Order: sequence, then structure tokens, then C-alpha cells
Amino acid sequence: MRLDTLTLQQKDAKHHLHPFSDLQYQNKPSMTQMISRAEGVYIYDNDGRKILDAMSGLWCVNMGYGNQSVHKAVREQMEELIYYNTFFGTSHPPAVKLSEMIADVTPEGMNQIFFTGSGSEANDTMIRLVRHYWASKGQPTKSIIISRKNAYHGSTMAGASLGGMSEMHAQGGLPIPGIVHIDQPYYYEACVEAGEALDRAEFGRQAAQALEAKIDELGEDNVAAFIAEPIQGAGGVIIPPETYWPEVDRICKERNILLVVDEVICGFGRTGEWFGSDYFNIKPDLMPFAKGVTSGYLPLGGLVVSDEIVKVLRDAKVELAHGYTYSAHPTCAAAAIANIELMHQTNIVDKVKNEVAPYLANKWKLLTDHPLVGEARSLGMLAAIEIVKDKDNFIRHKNAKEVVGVCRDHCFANGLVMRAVGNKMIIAPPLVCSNREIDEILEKVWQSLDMTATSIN
Ligand code: PXG
Repeated sequence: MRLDTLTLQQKDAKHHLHPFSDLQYQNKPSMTQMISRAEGVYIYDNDGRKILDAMSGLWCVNMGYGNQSVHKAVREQMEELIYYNTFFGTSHPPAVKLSEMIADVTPEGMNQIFFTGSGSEANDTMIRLVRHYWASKGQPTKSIIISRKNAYHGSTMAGASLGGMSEMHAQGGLPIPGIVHIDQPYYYEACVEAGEALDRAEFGRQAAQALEAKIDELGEDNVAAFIAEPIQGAGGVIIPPETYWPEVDRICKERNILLVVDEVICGFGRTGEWFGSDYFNIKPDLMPFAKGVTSGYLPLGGLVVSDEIVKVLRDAKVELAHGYTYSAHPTCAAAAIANIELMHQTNIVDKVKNEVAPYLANKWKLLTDHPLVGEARSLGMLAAIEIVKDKDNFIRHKNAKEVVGVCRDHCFANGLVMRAVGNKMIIAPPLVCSNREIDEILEKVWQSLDMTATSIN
């Protein structure tokens, strides 16, 4: 029997603890959005209301909802071998095939895949492998990981410590030792602080040089790795100036620091390349991934490791004392295989690069004409608008958080999932959006911005 929405909401409030939610929601169950069905780029609430999901779930449903080829592959794998592990020298066909398929699309020299259940686990694995690598090379003091403020790398102890979100650090005694943070390359915020437009290229170089300064401060012999998202996602779609990544890449190579490029959001086509590293021409040593690898159909993540690192670990001749029950879970791997096959068949990565992302970009930049929008930026299928009070002088609303909250609520009421982050509104729509669906997103964004302007005046 299908339960009515209020009953579901009340039962939910009774026993279900939601992630990243104000726990007071349990006192007002009717506020909980109850999503019951999805198809293509649309989700449907329990009362059948159609909502365009411009966040691809949580940045993951890249190929859209309801792909029958993925469903079929999952069903068939469940019947063949629903689960087995990959510990102690065991493997299974989906693990073999998926690692080969991923290695086929990763950057040169990046051909070794360790599987996890999520992006957070991938980053936990990363810290252990990186430190094990330097210790195996006889340099155990190289253990500090440098990350960035406002970064998001997961929600486990290590993931949240690598992340640079102060609200997360405040809960649970984080960050764990051995992790430090430098500033993010957030150009628009720097302009707000300066009260004027800055030189973008120069700002990008300076932001990268903060890494070099931190390495000098800590001593090269104590630093293991630098981790960063190619484009910060959860932090608010922070697209670095073009000068940033070449400089970071240079610094890591010159200073003998491993470069970890967190591809959990940017990986698997979101930038119009297979990986954000390809887009920015970065040469990473390790790449955590998750989300888009299965389009969120089943949980699976992992870490792409360079051949060179794996050679050192092999030569160390000690067992790798690390792994998860669900590493390379066969059914999840089957979902990933079918998803990547679908990506190849539909040529989606090239399509995003040459058709979908340029179409979105052209429409998105027009949003700067709206009085509330200080900047409208996009790259691939990632886009943000900076909500401001006075765009000529880079002045934000004093109650910026409230204003974006109002905008987010108008979006939802207008049938659009768009996220509010700090003082920005962001989207990360499915890669498979049609032009008509992108038009619909833009119509709803304009409408919601107009309604926000009216609400706050
Ligand atoms: N790295 C990056 C770059 C991410 O965006 C993770 C790691 C962790 O992945 P898991 O699979 O452990 O969640 C992420 C996840 C948000 C939001 O609200 C973002 C993420 C997850 C949940 C919510 O923007 N990113």
C-alpha cells in the first residue's frame, strides 16, 4: 500500500536521522520533501509534482534517471553473483572489467584502480596510500597533506578533515592531525573583499603560490601531498582562473609533493572531458572518484593511482593492510560498467563539450543582466551565480544566507532543484539535459530571481 505524504513525513521524522539537516525538522515533518519517483532529468514528489533536478541528485545522476540498460545490467549481475569480496587475492569478472574500463579513460600513467564504496572512503584510502608510499620510499616524515579552505572531500573523519568547512570541523574534533589548509582560488570573493575587480590571471597565480609558501613554512620533507578539486563543487562552484592549475602543477612537481586531484564531482564527463584533470591539463598522481562513475545508480567510489606509486608499493613487498567489505562490489561494479558503456555509446563527453555545455554557458551568462546577480559563471555542466546587493561595487547583502535561502525556496516552489551555498546559487544538471530542458532551467532561475527580488524588498 502506498502511504500518503503526511504519514510518510511523520514516520520519517520519528526514526530517520537525515544527513546535513537541521535536526529540528523532526518537529515539523510536513516540511520534509518526499521524493518518490524519477525519470530522465525530473524527480516527482509523493503527490506527483514534477521537479527538474538541476543538481543531478547530489551531483551524481549524470546520465539521468531511469536508464534501462543500467537497470538490466544490475538485475543480471544480481542473479549471477550478487556479492563477493576482492580481499586475499580474490577477484570477479565485474571488478576486472570495470578497472580496465576506468584505466582506459584516465590520464596517461594512471592505470591502477582501488575500489571503495564512496568518495569519502576514497579520500581515507588516499591518505593511507600516500603516507605508505613515502614511508616505503624511506621518507616517512613526508606525511602532511595540504588542502584548501572551503574544500569538500567527504564526511568521514579523514574526508571532513581534508575538507575545509569550518562548520564540519566544529563537530567531532577535526581536523585530525597532519592536515593543513590554504586559501581557495575564489576570484569573486577576492573582488568583494577588495571592493573592485581584480586582475584575474594575477589572482590565480597568487592563489597557487600560497601552496609554495605553505610548503616552505612546513618544510618540503614533511609534506606528502596537496589535494584539491579541479573546480570546488560543494564550496559553491569555484572555478579557478586559468593561471591557477598550471602553477599548482609546477609547484607540486618541483617540490616533490604528490598531487591528488579529487575527481568525485568533476570526473566522468562533468567538465566536457572525462576528468577535470584533462580539462585543466593537470598531471595528477592520485584521483579519488565516485558519483558519476555509476551515475549514482548504486554506491561505488575509488582511487585511481599512478603506475609509479603502485610500483613503489609493490617493491615494498608488504601486504596492503587496507580494504573495505564492499570494495568492487560486483553489483555496483555492474552498474558502473553499464553506465560507462552508455557514456561511450552516446558519446556524451564530446556532446557535453561541443553542444550541451556551450548551450548552457551562452544562456547562463545572460543572468548577469539580473539586478541580483554579480557574476554568472559556468564550466561544463557546473554553474553558479553570485547574489549581490550592489553589483557595481561588489557589495553583498548583509543577510546573504537568508536571501539565497529565499531564492532556493522559490526555485523549489517553481519546480526546480537549485542549491543555495553561502551567497551563491548553483546548479550541476545531468549531462543528458536537452536544450529544451536547459531552457526550462533558465526560465525557472529567472522567475525565481524575480520573485526573490520582490520578497526581499
Ligand atoms: N570529494 C568531493 C569533491 C565531493 O564533492 C566527496 C568527496 C565525498 O563523497 P561521498 O560519496 O562520500 O559523499 C564529495 C561529495 C553537497 C554535497 O551538498 C556534496 C557532496 C556530497 C554530499 C553533498 O554539495 N560531495
